[in-house]
Amino acid sequence: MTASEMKNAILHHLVYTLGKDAAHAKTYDWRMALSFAVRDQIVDRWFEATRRTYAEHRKRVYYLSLEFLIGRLLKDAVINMRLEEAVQDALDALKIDWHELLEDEPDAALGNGGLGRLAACFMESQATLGLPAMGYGIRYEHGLFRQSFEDGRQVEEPEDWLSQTHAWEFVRPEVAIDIGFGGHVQEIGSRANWYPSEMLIAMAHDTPVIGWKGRWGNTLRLWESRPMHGFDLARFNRGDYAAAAEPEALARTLSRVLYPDDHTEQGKELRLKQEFFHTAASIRDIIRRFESEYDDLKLLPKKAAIQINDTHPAIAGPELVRILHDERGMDFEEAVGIARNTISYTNHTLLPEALETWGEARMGRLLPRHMQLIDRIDDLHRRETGTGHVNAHQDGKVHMGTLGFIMAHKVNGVAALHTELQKTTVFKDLHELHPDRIVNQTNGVTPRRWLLSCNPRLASLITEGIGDGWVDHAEDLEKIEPLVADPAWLDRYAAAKKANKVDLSNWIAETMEIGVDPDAIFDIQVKRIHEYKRQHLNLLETIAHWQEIRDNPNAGWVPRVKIFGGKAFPNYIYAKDMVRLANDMARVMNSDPLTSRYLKVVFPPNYNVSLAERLIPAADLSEQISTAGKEASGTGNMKLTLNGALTIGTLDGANVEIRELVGAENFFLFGMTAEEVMARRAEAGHAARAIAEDHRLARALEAIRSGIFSPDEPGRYHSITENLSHHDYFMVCSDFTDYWRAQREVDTAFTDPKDWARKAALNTARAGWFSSDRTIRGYMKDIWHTDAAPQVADAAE
Ligand code: 9GP
Repeated sequence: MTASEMKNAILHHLVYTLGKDAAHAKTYDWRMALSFAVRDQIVDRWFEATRRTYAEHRKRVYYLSLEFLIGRLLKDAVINMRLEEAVQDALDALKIDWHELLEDEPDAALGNGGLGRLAACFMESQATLGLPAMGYGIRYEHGLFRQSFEDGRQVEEPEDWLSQTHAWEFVRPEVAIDIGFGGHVQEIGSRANWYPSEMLIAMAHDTPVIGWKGRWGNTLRLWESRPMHGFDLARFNRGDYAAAAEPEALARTLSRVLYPDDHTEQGKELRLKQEFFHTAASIRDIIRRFESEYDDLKLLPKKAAIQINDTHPAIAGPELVRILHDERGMDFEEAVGIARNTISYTNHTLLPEALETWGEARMGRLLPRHMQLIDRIDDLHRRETGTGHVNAHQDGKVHMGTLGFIMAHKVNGVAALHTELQKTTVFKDLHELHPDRIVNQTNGVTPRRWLLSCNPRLASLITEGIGDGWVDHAEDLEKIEPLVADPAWLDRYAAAKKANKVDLSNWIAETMEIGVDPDAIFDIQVKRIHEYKRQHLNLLETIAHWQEIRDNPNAGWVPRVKIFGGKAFPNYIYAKDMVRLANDMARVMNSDPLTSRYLKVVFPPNYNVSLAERLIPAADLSEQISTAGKEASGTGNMKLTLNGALTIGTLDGANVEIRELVGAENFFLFGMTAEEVMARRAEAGHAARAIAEDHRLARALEAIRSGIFSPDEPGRYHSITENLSHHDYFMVCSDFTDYWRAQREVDTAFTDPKDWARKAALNTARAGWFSSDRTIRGYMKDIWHTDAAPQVADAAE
């Protein structure tokens, strides 16, 4: 598409889609007009991919996820369609600022963190590889809350990405699926009719997901909940306005808010309803599509692969069995076999409290038929395995992890260590019964968004050196290794990083009024705030470092900027205290005349995909410091490595594989292994001993206790200091000394800028394996047993 065609398309949409005269158009109008013009380019390719899938009777992959953290889509679409030049020139001709339009787009935060962002990366990779696939999720009206700080405290406000029209979606009122809850079951022999007492409708909204060079397009289908019976006019006419609107409001509640994945009682019922709503609508839609093409349901596993992302859609097993057995009359055992061969399950956490369970009373009330089927599935599983001790329905609860496992032909972990630990911890018994079921698929990230788009300086340096083949064969990044030996090239690599750091420094100055030195180490920890991720370990080390600088301000310290980003779940008080402590520390340290040249603390609010895209390219150091055995994989660690940040980290999650690939000499390792953590935890008084043995740690804890960071409320962080001193389940104290040592190694390494740049460039060169294209190929081979389709021709550049 030429620039002038693009310009005309933008103007056409401005006038005829948005009804705006160019003379009065605002940023929003221009952004929407541009988005529609780009979307038009995508649609033909998207249709073509769908046509081919039908014509060639391709197997489809269905990715069921309660979260899709897609972020902004405009730049992604422009880049993948190779339209940058046309757009840039068209906007220049119209005198419109491209960056202003990009910044205007809301960041769709339909997820809590890594799990949701992984789902978004997978969608993009599936499209890039030409794999016929569909993502199913919920169209939350309010995604993850917007975070701001008041006196350092986290304040949550509703996120409202849908307050403006969402440019990328197509509403499908004709795809409306009935969803029931509650009611009673009438058994007829082994089958049953379920008569729900409450009904609502799931309505589809489709967003095309276009792969690299526009060669393939898939669909992200998000469900919105709608009332079955609209507005109650009779009640309204009687003047009972609130009651007239009530059924509608209740029905819409299901897709109103993304549920933060913590584990409180409140909202449990709503959460279970959301899970069933999402799963039932998706399964019904999958069966409908299958039956439009084939008439033998026995073919289902050959033509459809259903991946359930964590336990949230684990009710998919019983729901599919219900449809096959109760509604289509298939024999129960056969129905279970077909469902199992169609479904596979990804487990994303070993934290036992995060493996969902539902009380049998609640489950029985909301999903009476499913409860019966779960018991029959358990019964069949007992007969198949000749054992009685592993049941999904046990101790008055339905264990969704167990249900997911029993109803899947493959269960995968998300990094090598995580997969091995699954076999010995959460799924030990099930693994013994089904030794071939657990497989590993180490996570990945899309290099289109996480290098090409977010870091144009580095991306063009790489492309200039080795061509652009790395964009869809990220392993090709290793071709830059010979360039790393060339000092002139390495200078350019370092210059790209420096320029990114200058940009970030300017942004920090403008938005947060904090001056930071772009020559300092940009030390970044961005992720959900959680004890197991140990932001407090980083904070304690920061305090100890600050104290040493104060002791001896002229000792030639290596300047650091500690950057934090992340949200604490609203009910997780301890995590919120960590956020506040970081902000309190920032206030004190950033204004300390003795130290502020050498140490700054920066915590930009509202960490989201867009902020990640801004921070990651500017990082020198990637903090991956979780307690070993607790982080399933991590994906931020991969993005940072790809962008040339060196990791300081434990042997946890995918850190293990990152270290193997980039080389131990290019990674700052510290801390106990997962085994050592378990052994140490069994020792009484481990925290007190660690504190007694490390005067820096003792002094840092004392500083918090003394109220130096919270003079108006000295006891503010009592719960943190007490917990760390006496309990310390996550081994912050026991790992502190080694973390301190590793941080000082970082300082030393940074004083040799050439060698640092070499290490950073080698991180980039060796990170190609962490492309989500590789991960998706792994799922295709080991789990989905499917091929890519021959693709549509490349979008011309
Ligand atoms: O905590 C894991 C994180 O380590 C992983 O990278 C991500 C994607 O696999 O999933 C996270 N898990 C959850 O958010 C909840 O299970």
